[in-house]
Amino acid sequence: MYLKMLICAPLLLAACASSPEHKQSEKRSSMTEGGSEASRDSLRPAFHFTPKSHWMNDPNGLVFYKGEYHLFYQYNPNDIVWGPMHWGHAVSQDLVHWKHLPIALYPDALGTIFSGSAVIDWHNTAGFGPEAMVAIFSHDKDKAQQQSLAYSRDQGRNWKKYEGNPVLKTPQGSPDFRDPKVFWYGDEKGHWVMALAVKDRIHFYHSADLKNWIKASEFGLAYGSHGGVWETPDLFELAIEGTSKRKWVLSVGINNGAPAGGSGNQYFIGDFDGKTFKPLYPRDTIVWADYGADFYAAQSWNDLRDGRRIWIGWMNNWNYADKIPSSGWRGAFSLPRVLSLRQSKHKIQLVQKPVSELAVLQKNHRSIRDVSVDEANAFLRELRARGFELSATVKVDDLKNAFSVVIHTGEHETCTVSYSAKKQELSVDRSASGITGFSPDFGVVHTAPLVAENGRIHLRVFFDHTSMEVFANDGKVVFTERLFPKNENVKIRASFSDAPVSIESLDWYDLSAL
Ligand code: DQQ
Repeated sequence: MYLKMLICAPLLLAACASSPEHKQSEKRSSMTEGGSEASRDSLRPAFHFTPKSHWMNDPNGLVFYKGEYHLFYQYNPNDIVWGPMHWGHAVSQDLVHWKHLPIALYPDALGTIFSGSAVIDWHNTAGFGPEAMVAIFSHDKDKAQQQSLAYSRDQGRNWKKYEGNPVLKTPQGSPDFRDPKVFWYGDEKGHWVMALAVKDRIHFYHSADLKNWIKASEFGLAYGSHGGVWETPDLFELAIEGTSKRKWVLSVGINNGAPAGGSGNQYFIGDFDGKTFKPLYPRDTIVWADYGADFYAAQSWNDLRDGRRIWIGWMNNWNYADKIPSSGWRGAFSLPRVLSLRQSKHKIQLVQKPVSELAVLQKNHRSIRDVSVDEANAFLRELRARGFELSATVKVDDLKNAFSVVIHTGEHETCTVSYSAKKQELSVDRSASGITGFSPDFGVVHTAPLVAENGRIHLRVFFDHTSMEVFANDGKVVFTERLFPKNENVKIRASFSDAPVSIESLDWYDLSAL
């Protein structure tokens, strides 16, 4: 696998160009569907977004416009490790099938193009033209950042940088001053809001025209986790399931200090009045959107028309991001997930569910009900696929109950998802899942608190060649993990470990490439 990477990378380097003059030729050659690539590249997840070639990190500029979900991303078109950042670009009509488009934003005299967001300027507040798509991003130069604008009048196909850039300059002494998330707050009389990561705080700005920004407030002093720098904020309002109440969620990438090590996403629930975020819970409350190692820089779409709030994250971790096995490309995004809030006894929690559009990939549905572990294993023995969805509801009404779902990633390779009723913990152990030696931080056990509901644990597992996402108890606890079977073409199967639990329901779908 490494040999393959070494051979492929220089060839791709030579074939690649990062200057705007190359845009036209790139446009013609890159208008293929991402899925067709998957069958030729066994490391590539089949139904997760990946770049056609080279390095990708954070999702950027997520916005929905005229039937298209736009997905921009941090992109280095010159290498398979992080480097001078551009904004790559893809669009989808269903969040499952993606079409690659030419690079949208190239570095310029003000620097390289770091993370940010995009809006549709419905009321032409910036004067770039009716319904202009406006990207608000960080220019990075000499390790300092300032905020700039670019706009497109043709659905994101061609971009112009604003000649008045930067629109928000670095205040003295703030080298970490980046990743603007911008959205419109309120009705027609409302204003633009920017959430910006500044060291280990979030600063909130407001603006009438996207060009002039006024600082309104700060959040973060002594709240949540401060194990590292705060990055890539997001801020949105969500309904509490089954009620007419709504609360705001402030999501923050943090690098380092996540529960699985390295980078991860924490979030805060509270109220936001357009200028100030007021958290609902005490300062020492720390909650994580994902307990796996590979969910970072999560961003949600602006301007969705159907009332959903959907986000995706970068399926990687800065602890080992540039070392994961690769064959000429590196970086993948999580499944798009619908977000909501759920009220349980003592707290309100963020809940994530894969978008229902993914059902289009399901084939070969098999199910059984009310079985023992032996019966479940007999059922699972025949089922193998490189991509699958497995759902299980397991009874754990006794504190002695514990069980594991073992994902066999090779003849002698496994990734194990375990629940202990006594510890009230769900864990994922990928230490024996295949290639793990590229980083000492990769092959460790990840753990999350999880309380059984009505004496049951429900798991929904999405496996896609080299990635696994576990949604527990209807999306209350999530693990996102990359893993790399030694035999790249192995068909994966699952089994239950020999535990005396009964399994109320078990469902399997093959998830096929597109
Ligand atoms: N990645 C970007 C930054 C951001 C970081 C640079 C998070 O804008 O803070 O590629 O992964």
